[in-house]
Amino acid sequence: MTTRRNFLKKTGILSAITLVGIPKISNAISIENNFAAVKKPVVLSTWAHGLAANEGAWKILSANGKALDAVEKGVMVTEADITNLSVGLSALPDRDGIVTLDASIMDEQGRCGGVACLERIKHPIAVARLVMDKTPHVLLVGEGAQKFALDNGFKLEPKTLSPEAEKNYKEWLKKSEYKPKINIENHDTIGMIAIDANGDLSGSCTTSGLAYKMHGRVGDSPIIGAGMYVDNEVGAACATGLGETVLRICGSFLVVELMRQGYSPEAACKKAVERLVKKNPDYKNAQVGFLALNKKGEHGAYALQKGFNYAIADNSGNKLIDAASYLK
Ligand code: SD4
Repeated sequence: MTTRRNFLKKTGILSAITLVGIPKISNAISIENNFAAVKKPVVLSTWAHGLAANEGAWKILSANGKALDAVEKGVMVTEADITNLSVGLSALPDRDGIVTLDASIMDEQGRCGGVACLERIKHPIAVARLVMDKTPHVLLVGEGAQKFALDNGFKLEPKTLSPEAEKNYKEWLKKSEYKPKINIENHDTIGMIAIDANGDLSGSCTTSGLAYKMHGRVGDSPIIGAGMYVDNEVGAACATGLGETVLRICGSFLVVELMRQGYSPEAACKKAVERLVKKNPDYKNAQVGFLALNKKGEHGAYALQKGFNYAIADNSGNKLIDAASYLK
């Protein structure tokens, strides 16, 4: 067998290296070239509300800021949008008429934080960030998460539903039927992933979860590896749609691991959707979309059903792209 050392010996390269030492200059050039090939900064986020969120993130990324700050501030735009029925406190409530929020964040060092079933706090993503920055934990839920937020200066917002959410909830109460609709008002989580000028990746995800869910239900969004995942050596991914189906396959982690195996971001998302189809016999009644970004700044997405779109912002602008889907 020709070992690398034998090969170098045979070709005389080894003695040349021994004589002149490791060729540092050409090595440095190739690293520099790889670095230059990375497309950055880039920020991606789910659905059309991602356009405004990307604007928020871009302010930070275009000023050489960190991806972590960009993905936090970016999705805060959506959380504060009082017309949004699926993110933040203006969103549709659970079956008991209570808005409960889920969020998660992860940075390039693999640090992460999340909150689940959080009530009456305007910016769950900022609380998730504080869980990451200030506690030895990854996930705080319910009353404990709210107490942590209040202890850290967050304000308790009123219990009342937004006028639009209240109208929808009253209508829903007439039948009280628990049937998540595909792609419409109860499937619009914002997930955001970004690579900064330094080449570092981060991700965030924030949602009110499924409309009219059971009180206490937690979806994929605050669960690291399900709703969002980042590995700075490989890439980042996030998910939107019926969280139960994503939880069953650790969806975002799976997408990142598939990119590690060499799949492009879109191919990785497609494979993950195919896995989800296999593991969820009732898949035709759900919608799921995955969004991915690799270390080179390449991106891709794939959904279960038609209708999933995402926003991408880079040096050339901010635009909406329709994702391909498993069901045509
Ligand atoms: C959940 N994945 O709680 C969230 C809902 C969602 O787009 O993504 N909507 O299951």
